[in-house]
Amino acid sequence: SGKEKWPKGEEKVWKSGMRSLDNNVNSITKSFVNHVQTSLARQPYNLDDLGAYQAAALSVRDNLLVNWNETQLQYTRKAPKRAYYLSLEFLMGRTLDNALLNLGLKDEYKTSVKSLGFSIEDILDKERDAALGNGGLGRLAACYLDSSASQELPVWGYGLRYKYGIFQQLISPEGNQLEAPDPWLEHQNPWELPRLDVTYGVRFYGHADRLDDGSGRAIWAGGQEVLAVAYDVMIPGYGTKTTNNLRLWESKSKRGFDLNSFNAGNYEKAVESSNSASAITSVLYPNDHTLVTLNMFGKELRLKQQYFWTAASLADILRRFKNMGKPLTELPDFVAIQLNDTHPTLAIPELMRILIDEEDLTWNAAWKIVTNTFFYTNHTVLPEALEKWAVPLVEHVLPRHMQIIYDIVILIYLFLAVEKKFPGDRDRLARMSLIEEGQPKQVRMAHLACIGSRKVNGVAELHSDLVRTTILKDFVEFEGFSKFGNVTNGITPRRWLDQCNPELSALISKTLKLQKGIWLKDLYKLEGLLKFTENKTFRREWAAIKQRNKERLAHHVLTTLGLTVNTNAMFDVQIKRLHEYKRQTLNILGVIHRYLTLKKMTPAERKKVNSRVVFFAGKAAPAYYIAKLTIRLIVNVARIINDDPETKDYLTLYFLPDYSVSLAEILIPASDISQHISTAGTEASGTSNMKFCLNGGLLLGTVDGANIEIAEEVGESNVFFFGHLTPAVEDLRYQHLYHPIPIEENCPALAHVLNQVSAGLFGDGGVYEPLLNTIRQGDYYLLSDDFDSYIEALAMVDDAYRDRDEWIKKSIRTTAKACMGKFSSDRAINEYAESYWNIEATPINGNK
Ligand code: B1H
Repeated sequence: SGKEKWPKGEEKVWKSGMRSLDNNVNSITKSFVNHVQTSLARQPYNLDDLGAYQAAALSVRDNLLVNWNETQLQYTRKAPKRAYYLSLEFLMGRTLDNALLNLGLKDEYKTSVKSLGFSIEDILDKERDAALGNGGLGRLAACYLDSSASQELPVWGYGLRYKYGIFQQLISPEGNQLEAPDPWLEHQNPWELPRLDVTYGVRFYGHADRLDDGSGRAIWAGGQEVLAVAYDVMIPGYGTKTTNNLRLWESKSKRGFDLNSFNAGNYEKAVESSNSASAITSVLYPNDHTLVTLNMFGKELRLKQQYFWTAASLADILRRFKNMGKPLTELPDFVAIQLNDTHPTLAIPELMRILIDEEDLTWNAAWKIVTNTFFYTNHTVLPEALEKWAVPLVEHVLPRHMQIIYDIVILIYLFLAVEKKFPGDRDRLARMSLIEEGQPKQVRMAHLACIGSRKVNGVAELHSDLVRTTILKDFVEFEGFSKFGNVTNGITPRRWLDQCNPELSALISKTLKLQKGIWLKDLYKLEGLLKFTENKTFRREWAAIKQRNKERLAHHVLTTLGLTVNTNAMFDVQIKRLHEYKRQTLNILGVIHRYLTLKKMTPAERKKVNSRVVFFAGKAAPAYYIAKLTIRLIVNVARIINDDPETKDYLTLYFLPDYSVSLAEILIPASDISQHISTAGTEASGTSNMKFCLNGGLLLGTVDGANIEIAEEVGESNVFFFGHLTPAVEDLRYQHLYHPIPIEENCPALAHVLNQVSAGLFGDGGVYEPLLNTIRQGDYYLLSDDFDSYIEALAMVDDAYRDRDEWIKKSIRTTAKACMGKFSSDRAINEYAESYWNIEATPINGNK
């Protein structure tokens, strides 16, 4: 509205000084040069690409800030219901290119920096990834922020400002993964805005004393108090003025250093508390699904991270809400809080604590507010990834929260609802309890998240079914089916098509006769490509772009690893975190099988074989021994077969170190076929599968996660499926355990491969025994059951690839159909907005 009185001075004087957004090449150049002179204090004659990146980033940031300010002002004035996405991970990747795309200033900047003697590509390449996440879960959060802003939805993200992101992966000469720190903040970070005035105190330890006035309140005092400081990251929407906020918290000591120790000359002790405070946000936990490997110290720090972040975020959300002057009972009408997995579940007892102890609400009134405010997304059903916290640890670190959790147990489970609905069903009570019996007792975070939320969802149809029928089955029976839904994941087509594959994007615009501004916001439009499948020129252009993307990848491998890649071969890609359930081991054993087969052939027979280059990339959790052995095997197999003159024209293999968002942006557009081969029922969704399809890459996969829904869209003839289905998995595991068949009988082909590895074909076989034994004994992930059908599927891929023209048609169909809208994160975020959060688009008026 802007009708309010201008607070200070004269409006027109203010306005005359405001940054104009008439972004033309001249004004961009001016702003770039200004930043070189003043912000960077550098000279034109020695400005390098890094300096040019910084100047460009600062000048783009000015644009973002103007929009960001306007967006926040209008949100405050219009006071719509807002959603908050609480995620311990945001895997953002690089920002500059995305900001230019979303602001629509790419061409202008390109021209401007060119006139100053720089190339935009070189400048973009200087940016470090913001890698504050492990994998899919963190990248999903980043895609959802992009889509929220693009859909003009009032959504903020809340996370932690880790000083070190996911570790850098190095590969030793023996093939071992080594970890190095990721000091991503080493150079100044132009994309964040320190808000040193936005701070909250967060308490740990101390003691909680219940008041005996019958109010249920308690006083929590003593212990350690740490300060949370806000850093804001601007999130621009594509083609909108909306620029949302991602608020990341940094921890620091509340009181600086301890004066008593300092005065006594004990400087080390004086800064001890300051060090322990800043330790909380110092590093991202790199464990992915493998929580069990943490030691006691590691567990306590992780718990402190989780509480620090949820407490600061909630305090901030409540302060903003209270500024509206509404009673707390209306909180659910103005605030929806999305819990990205169970990591922020402490927000539930924390909001109870605030409402009861600080705001004087009754237990029932508080519970009603809480259970209408939170929403919980589950991202995995793997038992080892379900978070549990030891009761003594929670009691020690968060004594008041432990009391509240026990109150929930007693009030909800025993006296109120569960016991009433299922009288005397003690087994059910034990299964459903928030507390798991044992030494020590543990808090089950998924149960707490479920019971404290308005709605619960999984991330693909199959996964959501599994949530409802396995880990939360009792809760579905207790609370009703309608609380448990599905929102299939999505990806942003801006980064994962236009940015990473500009040539394909341009071809699509040209072919559809649509500006990309239209179809990048309505991906269903890609269906219009289908009719061009029969157009020869179009197919030729399509194939040429794929080829150039393969050459771009080959160039990257050459410049980073010094290795030459055969770009005439089929590119076969598996890129994801290393984990037994994702079965990279199946892939590498399949490669060995192919190698052994090639070795047995005559030269003439080999000539008929489809040439294949296999790419792997991915990190293993530092303490995940078996996953690290898989990397070692891949690297050593590569070493042997890439050097074998008899076979190397037909089969080569690369492990690309230090997988990242930026590396994915090079790998994905270059893929002919990619592998998504988890044991059925284990991969909740997967999101790279969607990215490959969008770039015309075909899938080889199991009937798992979002592969199923992708195949529903593209048609099964365009996806290569293999392996046992989810319902068979339990029985097969049971068989392996109680009626084991020797692997030589169950799968002779695989047994032969394993024996060759043991025999030392790829160096000291003994090294790999622990890895091979996971298959020989127990075979929990069913490699021996799926190996034969996997090899068959690979052969089908070869056959299909031989008919190159038909393959290109499949590739076009995959882009046109698989990603028609359904797998855009725009679709996904709109589902959350409508069916979960109940929030609406809030367009930001102004000059855009
Ligand atoms: C996913 C995780 C995860 N599921 C624990 N669960 C973590 C669990 O550090 N931790 O403690 C970190 C991450 N990540 C992934 O989420 C699923 O495996 C994918 O299938 C899914 O596509 C992705 C996004 O929903």
